[in-house]
Order: sequence, then C-alpha cells, then structure tokens
Amino acid sequence: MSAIKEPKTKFSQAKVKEILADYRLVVESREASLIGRKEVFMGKAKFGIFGDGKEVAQIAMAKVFRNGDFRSGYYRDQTFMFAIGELNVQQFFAQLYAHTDLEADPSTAGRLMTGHFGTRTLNPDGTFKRLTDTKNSSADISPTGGQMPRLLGLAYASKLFRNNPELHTYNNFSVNGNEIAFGTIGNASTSEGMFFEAINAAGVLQVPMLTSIWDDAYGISVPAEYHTTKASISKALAGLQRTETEKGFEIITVNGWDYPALLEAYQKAERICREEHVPVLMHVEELTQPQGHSTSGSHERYKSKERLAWEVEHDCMRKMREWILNEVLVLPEEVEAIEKEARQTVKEARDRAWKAFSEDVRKDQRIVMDILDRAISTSRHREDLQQLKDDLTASVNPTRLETMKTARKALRFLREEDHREKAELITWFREAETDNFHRYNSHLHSVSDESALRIDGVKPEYSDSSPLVDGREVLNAYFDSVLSRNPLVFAIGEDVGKIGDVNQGFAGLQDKYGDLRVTDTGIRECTIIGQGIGAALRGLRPIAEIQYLDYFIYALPTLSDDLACLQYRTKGGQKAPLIIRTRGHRLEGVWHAGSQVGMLLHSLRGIYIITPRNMTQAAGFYNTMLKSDDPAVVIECLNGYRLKERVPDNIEEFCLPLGVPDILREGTDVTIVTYGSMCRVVMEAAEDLEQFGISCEVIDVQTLLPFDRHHIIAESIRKTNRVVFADEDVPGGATSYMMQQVLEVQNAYQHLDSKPVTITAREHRPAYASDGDYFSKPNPEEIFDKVYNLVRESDPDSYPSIV
Ligand SMILES: Cc1ncc(C[n+]2csc(CCOP(=O)(O)OP(=O)(O)O)c2C)c(N)n1
Ligand SMILES: [Mg+2]
Repeated sequence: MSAIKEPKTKFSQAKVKEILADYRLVVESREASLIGRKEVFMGKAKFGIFGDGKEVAQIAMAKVFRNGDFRSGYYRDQTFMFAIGELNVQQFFAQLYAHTDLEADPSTAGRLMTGHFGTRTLNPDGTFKRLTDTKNSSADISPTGGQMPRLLGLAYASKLFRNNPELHTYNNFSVNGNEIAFGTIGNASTSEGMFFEAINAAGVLQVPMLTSIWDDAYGISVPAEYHTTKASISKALAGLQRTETEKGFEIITVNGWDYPALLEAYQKAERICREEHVPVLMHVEELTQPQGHSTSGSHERYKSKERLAWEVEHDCMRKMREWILNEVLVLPEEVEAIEKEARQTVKEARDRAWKAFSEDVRKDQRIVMDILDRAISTSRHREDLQQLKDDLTASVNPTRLETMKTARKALRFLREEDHREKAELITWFREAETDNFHRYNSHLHSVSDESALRIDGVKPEYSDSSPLVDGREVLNAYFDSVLSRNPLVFAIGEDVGKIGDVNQGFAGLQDKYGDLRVTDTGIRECTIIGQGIGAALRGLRPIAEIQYLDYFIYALPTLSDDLACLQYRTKGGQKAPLIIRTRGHRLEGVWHAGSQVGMLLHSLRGIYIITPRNMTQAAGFYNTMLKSDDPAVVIECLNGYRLKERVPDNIEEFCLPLGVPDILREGTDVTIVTYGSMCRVVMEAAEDLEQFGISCEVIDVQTLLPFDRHHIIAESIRKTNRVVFADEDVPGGATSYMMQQVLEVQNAYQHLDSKPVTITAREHRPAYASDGDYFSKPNPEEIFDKVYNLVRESDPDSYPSIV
C-alpha cells in the first residue's frame, strides 16, 4: 500500500517517511501519558505528571539538537527525550514506578518522581564521558525555574570553549564551542526571579542559549493574566530583541500545534544560536494540557467550557494529524495503522517495565516469605509469624518497605530463639540494609577516585626566604599559580575581574590571563552559581564568587536544590565540581559580618563546607578541591586579608586534607572547638585564661562538612573532660551541629565531667561598628568568663567568682 495519494503530494517520499516517524513518536508519547495516568489511578505508581499537549514542539526542538548539546528543562519534556533517543518508553514507565535499578531508570535510579530527565554524563567510575559524542541533558529538579541558572552556565561554557584558544584541545568537552544549551520552561514559571536573572545574563553574555517556553496559558489553575505582564512573555520581553546596532536576543513566537512552522522556527533558532552565539527565546504558544496539570486533580475545576473545547480543537497531535491527512495527503488507513502500532508498542513497554520492577521488588519478598514459612514450623511464635506472613501476602503492590517491616517485626519475635531460619533472616536483613542504602542513600558526594576525601594533604614548606605578606597576597599567589597551570580554571563574580575582587585576591590576574579567565559579572548571585554549575557540568573548573556570605541567601536555592543533590539525584550520573568562594564571619555591620553557617550546613548536604582560619589554609583547601571532583564552599575570613602570613614555598603543591582539625593550642582543662575568624578570638581568650591557671586546648575544625573524620576532638575531650563549642552563628546554629557530631557521633559525651557549652553570636545580626561587633558577636572576655565559670563549677575554691 502506498503511503501517499500519488501524485498530488508536494513532499518527497523521504520527507513523508520522516513526518510519519515524527507523528508516530507523538502518538507514542501521548499514549505513554494516557497510560501513565491510568497506572497512577490503579495504584501502581504514586504520582504522574506528563508531557501531553506539548509533543510536536519537542519533536521540532529535537531535530536541531546535536551531539555535544545540553538540555536543561522540566517535567514536560518526555517527547524530546524520546526523540533524541535518550529515553525509551520502558524507562519512562520504570521511573513512574520508582524502579531503583540504574539500567531501568538511568535518569534517577528511581530516586525522583516521573518527568525528571537526565543523561549519564559520567562513566561508572565517575570520570567524564566524551560529551561531544553524546546528546546530553542535565538532571532535572522539581522547583520550576530552577533549571534556568544552570542553563546559563551550560551555554556560557560554549563561549569559553570557543573564545579561549587554550581550551581548543579539550575536544571531549566541546568542539570549538559549537554546542547549544537548550532550555525549556513553562509559561507560568517565567515569573520566577531565576528566569529573569538568567535571561538578562544570557543577553549580556551573548551565549548560545535557546530557551523554549511551553505556553499552555496556565500554571496549574492560574491563568496567564496572573503571571505575566500583557499575558505574554514574548511581549513582556520584547525589549531584549537585538537590533542592527544593539546586541540582545532573537525572540521567535510560534504556535505549538503547527508542525511545519515549528520545524522552520527551530532551524532558524539553531543557526543563530550555534553560529552567532546569540541567545534565542522561543515562545511556543497555544499549547494544551489534555489531561490537566498532573494526577493530583482535574483541570475541569478551573478551565472554562470554552477553553476546554478550544484545547481539544488545538491539541497538537490532532492538528498534526489533520495536516498529515490534508497537506501531506497520507491515507487515513496508513495513519490509523501507525497509531495502532504506536499504541501497542507503548503497552508492551509498560508491561515490560512493570514486570521488571515488580519482579525486582518481589525477589526479596519471596526470600523473606520462604524463611518465614520455615520459621513458622520451628519457632515458638508461629502464630505471630503466620500473621506477619499473611499480611505480607495480602499486600497488593510490591514495595520494599513491607518486606523490611515484616522481617524486622519477625526478628523481634525471634530474639530469644536460636535456629537456622533466624540466622538466615538476620543475614538477609543485613544484606538488604546495605542494598537499600545503595538504592536510596548513596552518592551524596563523589565516590570516584577523585573524591575530595581521597586527596591527601601536602604540608606547607617554609624557608628563610618565604615572604611575609598580607593574607590577600597569599591567595593572589595561589590563584596566579593555578590559573597558569590549569586552563580549565576560571573565576567569576561581582568585582572579581577588573579590580581582582573586593579584597584583591585576584588583583592583576585579569590583566595577566585575560577576561575569560577572571571575569566580572552582574549583581546576580543565583546565576553566578548557575553559571558555575553549568560550566562545571561541561568539564570546566569554575571558581564562582559570592561577594559576602551575607548575600549567600540569594544563591541558596540553586545551591541547595541543584548543586548539593546533583550526585545524589542522578546516583552518580553527573557531577559539577564547582568551588564557591565567599567571605564572612566578621567585619562591620548587619550585611557585612554574617556567619550563617548553620543555614549552610542545613541546606547544603552534598557540598563540602570549608572554613579556613587564614588565607594560607584557604589556599591549601582550594588546591585540594581543584584536585577533586566534589563541589565545595570556601568561606574566607573577611577580617583576615590584611593580616600578615608567610607564603609557603610550595604554594602550588601544598594542600590540606578535608575533615582534619588543627590543634592550635594544647591544653588540659577544657577543649574549645571553633573555626574561621573565631580562632583568633578564642586564642586570645585562651592566653588570658592561661594567666589564671586554666589550660585550654583550642581546636580549629577547618572543615564543617566533612567534620573531624578521625575524631581528634573526642580524643581531646578524653583528656580535658570539658568542651566548649564557639562560633559566630546564631544560638543553636553551627555550634549545635558541632556538638551533635562530637557528643553523639564521636561518643564524647562519656568523657564529659561538665555540661557541654556553646558560645555564639546573638540571635540578631551584628550591629554596626566595633562596639556593635563587640556586643553582638562573641568576644574574648565573654569566652574567658564562660570558660572560667565552667572550670569554677567543679573547683569554686580555686576559682572565685569574678562578677
Ligand atoms: C518553585 C516552585 N514553586 C511551585 C511549584 C509547584 N508547581 C509545580 S508545577 C507548577 C505550575 C507550573 O506551570 P508552568 O510553568 O506554566 O508549567 P506547566 O506545568 O503549565 O507546563 C507549580 C506551581 C514548584 N514545583 N516549584
Ligand atoms: Mg503552563
């Protein structure tokens, strides 16, 4: 049977074939959405959010997506992922079921809900694949808009690879910067600050960033008028349009149901973006949502009858079908045959995915059932065990938790028994614990050979000629050496370029290495981080600077939602070894003396947190991190840049191991644990205390994550039997974290003869000027008194009351 009504069609046979293949994919993707929703309602999956209504535009986008390119998108992009061959329907369903097998769900290994896509950019050993040979997608996150900062960085990398000749040999990462970063975002999510920040920055930087806005006129129930000025993002952003004389964006609008127009639009966009490195905004309008937003509720609740009818009319699959029949002149029977086949393929893939998932989960269930079966005839608790077994048998859907619960409850009954079945159950339990750790908890940090925890320290070497300089000059010497040695390293941030940062760590280095290596940015903390994340995902080694720790809050969402969980949410499939440089603890006033370290510890698990007490230590830690493939935040001491330090002779090799505290002063009466700028304050107090007969052991933890890996602090407390945790955070902030680590994790509670004490700043931010600082932050006198009183408690006669 011929596919076309000869000889009327204006399309070549090859083109018709391509169109029908595209249509088939649209139908497959739609069917996956329809069946996916049913699976949720049948209780086989917990939640569904699908890409129905947005299929055709994604096919067009996929056609211009080449090897080496990157996507940074959101949950509607299943069709695109199918079209570039980086997701198949079986994997789509495996993710819906939360199948924890990496082969089954290579994007997230069952860790993220459906619609979270990503390719594996790393080899199993954690090294980068050849990214120019593959189609790449960065790993999705749920916060809408959160994909935008990273998108900027993915595009920025192309600019560096193209314009820095030293990078041209890195053809495993880029071919002359020809790669486009493709972004997708929903219309409503363009209201997010991150979107505007990233778009503006892309226009400023002129990077190949092709951002598609899937506009279905709603964000869940809220219509466009509530989201966007003029209810149109392309109208609202019209001022970005480049002109003959001004650089800017290319803005293209196209209807999401118009297949030929979409193909044309994306071809144009690709050319501009790839060749000219001009950012493009593709506003894809008139999209629909046939099944509503997600499985959480129906859209009939908030869309009018007219809108619902309009959506049926303008459904992109329906429109494409009409076009194929009316313009391409394919016979209806041919189209129907394709549809039937596509639908069948999806059902079969669904069945395979379910079988693989349920068999995997039931494997353990069967083992436990078998052990229970035998235990029932041996145990004194046969009725209890029978009940547990019956309950497990009755469980409808396969879950690991039910098997685990059953086994643990059975072990309670068996606690006083001694037989083979019990031993088997214990063995199963231990193995299952390990397996479930790997399924649900592994890969918070890198586990590769380049893990920061595997970098050994190299001690600093000094000679008579080691210069004594301002602290900032130590950093300057270090950054100079690293920029000269490693072309992948670059630094960005506010005032980092021309003046070499506000404290001159990079002074003179832009002149020496060029403005692609040491670069000023706009005031946009969130996308400075995103710029770093995206570039690091593509093999570069960025040092992204947040000018003051106080402004970290503007960057925190991206650090927490994106960078910190990157390894975890991909189960080691992606890495972004970004170094975030900042400075804090104490200087002057409310927004220039912050030390919100507890906030970081609570929100950034997955990123190492380093708090060097001086610039030499900072340089040593930068070196460690640049040898490793983990991300880290380094907080320099704001008031330390002008203090004198000696530059180690081996500044290039010198590096410090993570999680190894430094004992700054040995003592016998009390251990004081601190970090950062507080080291100097505590040391001053310790000297005063010495004069009054109290001997303090002062420990600088150096890195809070990881924390004292060899339990040096517990060893110290074993000797002193008293401990004080001191910092400049709020009460209950990072000091509480340190206390938990030391007393609970290190078991140091057993060495204590006195209650543990924390010394912190006040609950408010520090008041201005020296007096404000003194009365807001911990000072040597306060530390003196608190330590003195702690010692006095057990020997009031030797230590009479002072005030
Ligand atoms: C930061 C953030 N806020 C709120 C949500 C909850 N949420 C999920 S999807 C959504 C609507 C998004 O609408 P739109 O961007 O237009 O995308 P669409 O789903 O319509 O394709 C909202 C509010 C979220 N995921 N992230
Ligand atoms: Mg929308």
